[in-house]
Amino acid sequence: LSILWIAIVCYSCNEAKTPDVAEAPKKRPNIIFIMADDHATQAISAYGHPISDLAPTPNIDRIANEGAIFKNNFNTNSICGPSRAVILTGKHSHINGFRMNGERFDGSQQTFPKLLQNAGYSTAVIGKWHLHGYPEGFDYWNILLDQGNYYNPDFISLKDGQAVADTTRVPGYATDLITEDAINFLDKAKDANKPFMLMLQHKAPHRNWMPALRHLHTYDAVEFPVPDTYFTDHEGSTASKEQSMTIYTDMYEGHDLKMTKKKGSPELAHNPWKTNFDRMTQAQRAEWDKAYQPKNDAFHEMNLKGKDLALWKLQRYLQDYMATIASVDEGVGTILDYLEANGLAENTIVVYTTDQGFYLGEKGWFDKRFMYEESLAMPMLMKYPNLITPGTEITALTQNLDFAETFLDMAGVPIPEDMQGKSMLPLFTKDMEDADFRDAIYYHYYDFPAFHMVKKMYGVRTKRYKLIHVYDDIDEWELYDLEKDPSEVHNLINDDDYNDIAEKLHKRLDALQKQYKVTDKEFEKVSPEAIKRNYMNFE
Ligand code: SGN
Ligand code: CA
Repeated sequence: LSILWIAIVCYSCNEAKTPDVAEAPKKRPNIIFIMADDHATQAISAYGHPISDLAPTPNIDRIANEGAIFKNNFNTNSICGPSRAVILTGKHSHINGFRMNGERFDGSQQTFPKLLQNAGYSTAVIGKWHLHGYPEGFDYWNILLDQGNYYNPDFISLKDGQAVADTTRVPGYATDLITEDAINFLDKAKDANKPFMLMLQHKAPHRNWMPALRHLHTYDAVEFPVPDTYFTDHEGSTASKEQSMTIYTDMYEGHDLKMTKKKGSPELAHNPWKTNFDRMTQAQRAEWDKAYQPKNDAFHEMNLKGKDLALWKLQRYLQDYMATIASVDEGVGTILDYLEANGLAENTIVVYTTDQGFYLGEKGWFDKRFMYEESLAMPMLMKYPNLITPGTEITALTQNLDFAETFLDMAGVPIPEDMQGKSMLPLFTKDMEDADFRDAIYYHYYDFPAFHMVKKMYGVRTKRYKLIHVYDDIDEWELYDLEKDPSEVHNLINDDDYNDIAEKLHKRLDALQKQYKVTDKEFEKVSPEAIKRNYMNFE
């Protein structure tokens, strides 16, 4: 092999006539794509939000400090499976066929991991998959069963070419197990004679926000800021009024908030899906109860009602949510340290993102699905010392639709013409105006009726404005001026001062639908049987 290598180097020296080290063929980069589940930008300190000021993420921030932070990165359909399908294919949901959770991803279609694998990359996916079929295009995979559990989760993996569901639970905490398996993969991949692409996909911080035992007290003493809109009346938006993702009315007191029935007892309040807690070992459960029971007893003592109770619930939610992120952040640190210690940091692209944004009490909510900012925005941090200047800030409108194209481009693999996004590479290499990259993004959410009852909607967002059409069992338009109203509480659709803007946005929306090949079929009403099937699906 080394003789061959010398021959290739000498051949290129001859070609270039004057040998120049700087012009030697560049090694193709490795790619580590770290994706959390439901990690809001408000909860990453690199984004500088008051919540994350109190619960910083120093390791995730390292990626931004040593590389780039994307300030206007969005998804196309704010829900788990669909976002993952868009990332794999570089195509909108109506083209890749996976519109809502509960559908099945057609794994035979073109994806960026397959293209990288064909180009000689070693490919792997570890952690949450949630596309209901087995991964295709990966040399190694080890995925959580369905949504996965925080404690002692079940994994499915490929052994001797066969998918094997582990019948025994893997003991440990999901975030740590996923990080450990990623390190095992890197240990093997680093010595192989080919570049690698690893998708490291955490379950955390997905509902029901169960922290690791070492983080059961991490944020006990922290009082998180209450959003101005925590008690809003949702004036101007029927869809906002009719959702069921409000912290103080829709969270389950046992399952989500870990509240107990009464003082002095560890017995959980409303907890419809018992398995999350039942699968802990006795020792884990004892440590858990030892931490939560005094906090719950103190809560019962206070006898809170009404708004005070709603405010208490927000604190418990955020303390748990941020505590699950603490383990994710530690895992990111482990990966970055490993790359440095093994001489891989220079030539490895590291990405940190999540499948969609999330509500941390804004408008009173948890979950996502809406086209409003908290749910539409996706954190995106990327480091690649060979190319990206530390401290780069990207303000262009980018989307998860662009990830596949970007990775292919960075790996020097041609981007197929039928992919619908754009490589983000020119944003690093050229002095490009944001508007020359993209002036508007397209969004479409379909999963209704389903969990949280967020209605179907599609729309367009430019740097400053957003136009949304809520449809199916309703026909309502919403228009927001993000500069004047960043919280999106003033629907301007009937404001005459905005007529011209609304008209322009309508035109832009029509053009985007044409560009992305959206047909009338997308807006058809779903049959009652299909609705029932979807609604019964526990995702
Ligand atoms: C579960 C959650 C929902 C969540 C969906 C989809 N309930 O059903 O709150 O909206 O997943 O989330 S849970 O209490 O059972 O976890 S997604 O991220 O997978 O799309
Ligand atoms: Ca998700």
